[in-house]
Amino acid sequence: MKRLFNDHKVRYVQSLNGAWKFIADKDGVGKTQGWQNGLPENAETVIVPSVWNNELRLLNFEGCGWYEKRFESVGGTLMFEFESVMTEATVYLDGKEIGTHYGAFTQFEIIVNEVESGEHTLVVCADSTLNALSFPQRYTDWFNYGGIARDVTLCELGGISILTNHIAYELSKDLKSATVHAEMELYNAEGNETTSEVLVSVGEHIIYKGDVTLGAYERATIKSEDFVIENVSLWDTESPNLYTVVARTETDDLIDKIGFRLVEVANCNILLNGKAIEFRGVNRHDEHPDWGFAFPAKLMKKDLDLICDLGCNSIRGSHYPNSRIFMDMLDERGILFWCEIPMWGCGFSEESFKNEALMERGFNMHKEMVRYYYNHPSIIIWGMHNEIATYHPNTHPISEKWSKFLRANGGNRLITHASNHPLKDNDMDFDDIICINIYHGWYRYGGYNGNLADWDMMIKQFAERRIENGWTDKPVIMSEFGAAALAGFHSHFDTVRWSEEYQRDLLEYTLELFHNTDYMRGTFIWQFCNIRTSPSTDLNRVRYFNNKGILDEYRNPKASYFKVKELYHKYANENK
Ligand code: ADA
Repeated sequence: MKRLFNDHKVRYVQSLNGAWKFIADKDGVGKTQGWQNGLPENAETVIVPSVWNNELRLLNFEGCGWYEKRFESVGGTLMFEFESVMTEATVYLDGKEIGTHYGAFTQFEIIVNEVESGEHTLVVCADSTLNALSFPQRYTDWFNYGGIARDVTLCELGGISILTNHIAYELSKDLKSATVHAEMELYNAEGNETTSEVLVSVGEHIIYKGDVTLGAYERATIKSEDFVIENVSLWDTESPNLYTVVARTETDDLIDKIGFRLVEVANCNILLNGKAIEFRGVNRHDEHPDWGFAFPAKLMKKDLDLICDLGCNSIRGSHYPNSRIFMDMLDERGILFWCEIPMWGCGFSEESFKNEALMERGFNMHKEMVRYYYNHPSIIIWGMHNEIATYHPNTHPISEKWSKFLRANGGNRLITHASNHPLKDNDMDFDDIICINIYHGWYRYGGYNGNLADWDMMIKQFAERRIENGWTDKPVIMSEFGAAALAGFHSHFDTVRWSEEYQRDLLEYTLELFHNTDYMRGTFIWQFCNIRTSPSTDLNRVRYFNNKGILDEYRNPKASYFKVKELYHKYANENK
């Protein structure tokens, strides 16, 4: 179930989810043993989507997992859509390599022409290895799961087919009308020149109708003329009005949803459709100990019910793009989302930013993020990276290039990066909003003692820095802060770390402080729930979990949950 609605009514699609053959290639022999042609008899049956690190024997296995699926098709031009393979995928059809892809959290598709009708064998080698060229790098604070973590779909294409359809728009000053155009990536799935009528509608409006001719197996991007839609119903957190977008050719279709909204910053405010908003957010990993990153839609709904119960209006998708169906749920509920790539800073050395192959991978991840997520109205922030060494000159060209790309191609969104050294960060000029990750009261930093009182000093120091740098129009967000608590551990003394009371009191103190700081416009608590981390890094997380969740990993509330709920509801009422 890739989307919350049918994204095709014409195209023939076959879900390849379900039973696959699987073998963990612990000795790295798969290729030489010819597993690309089909897996050996001793392969077991697993259910896809899934990750293998929930299997008892494979809890800590990092490396190649081989998957095999047999399917039948009428043949012709086939497109295989993978929503998430962790992390490097090599795909074979009937023993022949048909494509590779790097990056765990964005969709990719592989098109194969002139496939014969009948039964076929699809083999995927999923390599979860972290190394010098990986995103994230080896040192990271989440568990490096391996597997085919999201849906696999087979599409039988014919004639002119639609790969993507971005609807770009500009709202009039009074926000009453929208000037829209479509930008479509089309593909001719035939071995000869083909012409087709192409039609795009937004709600009841046909915004484009024209003929397109493409050569054999040609790919092209076409952009429609501007079309004005009057009296648009805006999308916002109270009334998340959505419009259905249908793109049609004579043989194919692609259905999506959009919402019209304007997000801007002015005078240190974040404006949604002209109205100032304050983020009441949580950082959330799309992770559960029993499912890993193959997070079931049913649990997404439960997480969102909890997040709404808390009084949140926003989520930071730390630290990677979440699944399309989760974005659909946010679009429907009017929850704002911050979408970023898995560039988890501390793991990246200062020299790594000079590594062109590595940085190209990151850039490509941004391109893919924009390609697949462009239409979702809930995404109002693109995050370039998290806690990288932005105090060092090596990151400057990266932030410059990526922010330019996102600004030019990413639709109406705010650009940012999360900084854990706000007083010496050199890349904040590229941001629309300044985002700070600091854990006073939990970690010790140079010049600070690790006490709650450190906050006052930091807030004063940053107030001066924003004036010195001319950033006074840029709103500041606390994008991470918090403390760990072991669920069920209580103390009479409010100074006892790891207790539920310490976490609750720290969050109460910090939320109130940030809410009352004149230049701050919101908070993303670290974090929604505990997450599994890796035993192989030297983070030494207790139980190998990051325990800073305000819920435990099974979504049971800690004491802080109720405090956050009280405060976020209070702030929501003040903002009405
Ligand atoms: C960082 C990081 C998070 C998490 C957090 C923590 O700010 O961005 O992913 O690791 O620290 O818990 O220390």
